Amino acid sequence: ALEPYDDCWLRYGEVDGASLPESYRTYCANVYASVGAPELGAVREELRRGIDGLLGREPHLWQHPPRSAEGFLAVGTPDEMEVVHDSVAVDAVDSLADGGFHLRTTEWEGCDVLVLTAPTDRGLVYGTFHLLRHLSLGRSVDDLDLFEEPANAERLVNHWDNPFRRSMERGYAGQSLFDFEALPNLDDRYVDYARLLASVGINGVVLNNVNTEIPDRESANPAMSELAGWRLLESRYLEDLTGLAALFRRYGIRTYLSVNFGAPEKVGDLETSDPTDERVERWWAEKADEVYDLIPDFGGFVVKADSEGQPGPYNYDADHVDGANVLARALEPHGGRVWWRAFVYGSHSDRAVQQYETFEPLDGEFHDNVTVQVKNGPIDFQPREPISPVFGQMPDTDLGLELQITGEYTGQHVHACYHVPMWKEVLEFDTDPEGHGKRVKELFSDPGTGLAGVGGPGADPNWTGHYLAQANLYGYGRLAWNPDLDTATITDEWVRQTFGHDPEVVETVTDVMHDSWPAVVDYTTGGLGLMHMMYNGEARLENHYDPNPEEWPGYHGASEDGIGVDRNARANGFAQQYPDALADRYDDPETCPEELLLFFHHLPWDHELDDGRTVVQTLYDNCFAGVELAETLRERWRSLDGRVDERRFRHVAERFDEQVVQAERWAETLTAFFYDHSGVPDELGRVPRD
Ligand code: GCW
Repeated sequence: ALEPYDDCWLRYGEVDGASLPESYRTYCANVYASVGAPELGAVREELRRGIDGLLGREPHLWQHPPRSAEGFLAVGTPDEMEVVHDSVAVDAVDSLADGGFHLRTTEWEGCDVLVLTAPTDRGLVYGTFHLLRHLSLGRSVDDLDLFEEPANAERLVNHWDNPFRRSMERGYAGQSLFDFEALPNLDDRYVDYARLLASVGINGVVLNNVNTEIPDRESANPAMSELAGWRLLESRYLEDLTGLAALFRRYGIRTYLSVNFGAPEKVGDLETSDPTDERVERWWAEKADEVYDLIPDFGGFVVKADSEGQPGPYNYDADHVDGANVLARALEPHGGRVWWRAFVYGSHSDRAVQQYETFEPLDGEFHDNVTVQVKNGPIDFQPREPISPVFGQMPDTDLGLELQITGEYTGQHVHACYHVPMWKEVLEFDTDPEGHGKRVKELFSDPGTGLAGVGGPGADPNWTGHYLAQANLYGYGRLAWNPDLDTATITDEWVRQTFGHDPEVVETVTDVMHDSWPAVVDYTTGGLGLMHMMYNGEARLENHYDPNPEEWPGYHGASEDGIGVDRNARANGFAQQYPDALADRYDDPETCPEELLLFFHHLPWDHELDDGRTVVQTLYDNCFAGVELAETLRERWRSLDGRVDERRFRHVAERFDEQVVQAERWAETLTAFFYDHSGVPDELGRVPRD
């Protein structure tokens, strides 16, 4: 039998009996919810489960207003339900963005009524989860009058699941959640996955890896192509996806696929995939028709083209605009979108410069239903990177911000690393301080723009490998919905729903979460903007976990005279890709933020920083500080023995034991490496001399 899997933050543990507000019972013991739309089935099930968990008793579900009750919860759109229509400002509700909802306590015909309403059924789903979160957090429902709507229209999770291998690229939680071979049969767990996503406001799920072909391996062994993700576009597999898509639809989530740019040749029988060829144009249009016949609310295609061995328009002397637009024209009649990834590199010795150089000149040329999906930094999900200069500089293009939920370079879910503080830095960043002044989070208000989180939940009973990594999925969804939320709020919500309200537990787990990213940054980078000192493995897909600073000298630029990479006016001009105010700030080592200093500058080992310490001494100090912080995290967690259930306590305690060992290894490797190149001993004698 399968091990039971975790409920994550949807535990609906009874709110501490004594403090359970009486009004919860008044309003929630009776539920009058409309029926009909598939989403309403999901709403009723969730209310039954959630209210049962919270109040210790299932609510009565009514098909008409329960006038004899003291109070009730009414759930429906204003058009469908008289009580809702009578109790709210209908115009205000109707003007909410798709997904938005309104919660209000009022009186109706002598009854206390809590109204949950929305302009769309999908909004009722989000509203349901919001209400249950509100109750789980013990917040008052008296005088509730709240309007919520998503700040970003698109809020996707991108799976990097390899359908026919059941594996996950950069997934650290076991096999893929999805058993594609077993489709159209659906595992019950898919429903619980959809619930988790909907509960934090996700509205799209990309089922498969952007690496839809298996570079090298497919060409060496054609049998491998049987296992390649591009096959999902074959009719036999598409048909199998309809049930899964319908399951997600109940939760307001649209299904997307990653597709291969060479599909006209691979899936079809054309001899070219040239985007300017009419037959190719027709092939994509027919494929799109087929997909929408099966999945009418299909979200669209995600494409990794001309990147890391995946084919693209360059194979046909065409460019990214030609490539994205041919797909966009095919999807347009159906309301679908192309998410075209900007993760391209290879034509420069320093990959940082390529993205902006490639995409910025194409601003304004993409079709209306193309979203250019850009990773937060110019390199690749490093523990810390500057913001990609693309953000804020392509005003006439719909952009998507790609964040990595999974911890590819941040300890791969052996180490605890909470990404929310990092994402907040990204979202709050002012992309043009002396110009338009827009922060990253303000760039996604148009339809078709939004966030794409590279997922990683898998079939492990706890979904994410490291139990605490659940918070990254939670936080990603919450920020995609509302990027103004601050880290402390998100953490507090997550901790209380996951571990309950014991103040000591809340405080300790919160501290652990908040210090986890700084610890990882310090021991894996030295904290001055270095990055990618990870081992890369034999095969492309291996590692990014162990320290190996010797492997790619280009990333850190260590030499006898100093360390860091000149990405500035003296060298490749990367800093100059930013608007002037930022370019000036980054270009001068005196004004460049210390945490990015060596990203932009190659500096002598004995270059002095603001506090008088040298670069090399600071690197030593930060590496060891990271280890100490990891030890502190472990101690804090250990203090929860007996306060958190044994299973979760042990699991996290063991991960911290391993994290401390690995942190020490990182610090030893990096500091020895800095010493080897600099010949400068550590003032505190912690780094062995030859
Ligand atoms: O950094 C690389 C990852 C690859 C990934 C690629 C990408 C899906 O190491 O595993 O491939 O980024 O984002 O396309």
